[in-house]
Amino acid sequence: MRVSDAKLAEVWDQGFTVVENFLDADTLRAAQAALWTMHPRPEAYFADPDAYPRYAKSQFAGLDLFPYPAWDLNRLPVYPDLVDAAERLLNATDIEIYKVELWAKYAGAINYDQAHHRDYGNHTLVVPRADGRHTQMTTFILLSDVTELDGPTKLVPLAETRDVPLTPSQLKYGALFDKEFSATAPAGSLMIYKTDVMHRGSNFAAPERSRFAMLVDFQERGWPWNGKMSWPDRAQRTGMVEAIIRMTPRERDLFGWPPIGSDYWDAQTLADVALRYPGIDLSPYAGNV
Ligand SMILES: O=C(O)CCC(=O)C(=O)O
Repeated sequence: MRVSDAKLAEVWDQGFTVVENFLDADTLRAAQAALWTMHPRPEAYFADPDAYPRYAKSQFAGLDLFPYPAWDLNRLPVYPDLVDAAERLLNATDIEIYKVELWAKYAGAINYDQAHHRDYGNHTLVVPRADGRHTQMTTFILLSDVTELDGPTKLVPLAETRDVPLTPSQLKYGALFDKEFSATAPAGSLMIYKTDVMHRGSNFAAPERSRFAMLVDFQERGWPWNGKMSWPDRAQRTGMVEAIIRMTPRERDLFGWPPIGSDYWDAQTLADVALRYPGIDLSPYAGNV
């Protein structure tokens, strides 16, 4: 679903928005099916939580970085309406994906409650600009229904935090809890927020609940003090070769792949990159070679 201008305006005005039923049904269903190649189905987990000690190690233990072993997950970060929303929010086409995480949480594995914080702390070396230049757009794509029982993200509208200095990026536990909004929404919904917004993870409010989400973050290219992940560092991970082969030139570009017309491309690189990515269509890059 195309994110409306009104929803994008909400991101600027209050710092966040929730777009219900953002993913089309087929993409959502395929991504949900692919989840179980990486994480136990909730029925399996809750039948024997001790069999899955991984999830008890920390709040972040169920988090995996891009790429994933399934194209049905790897294609979510480049979902056309997501890229369109990023271009329109950031008012730029020279943008990149700077972080992708897939996060599985299971009730009872650990307490997922957090204090309010702003995400810029590990998304930039400095702080967000108040005028919105080079804003970072952070998102959650919900892959399971999130009700009040399912540990929804809690966010505080910017109007409530205008007087809260950017540093420290985290507040004392309990602060602003009376001002927060719960990002509850059905599976397939999209939450967009900015890195200057106070928000927090919350704990499950009932047993045998679970929450699955993919977090995809975009920024305008060219400010090296902003960012989080290095895609070349992930290039040999399972799923990356297939993902690169299946992406369009525009989608690859979001991961820093040399664009059409780049002087990276010559007869040698076309031949050797084809060997590294068997079956890739490099013809769009061959234009001026
Ligand atoms: O999982 C969530 O809902 C939010 C988590 C979060 O804000 C964080 O870990 O920085």
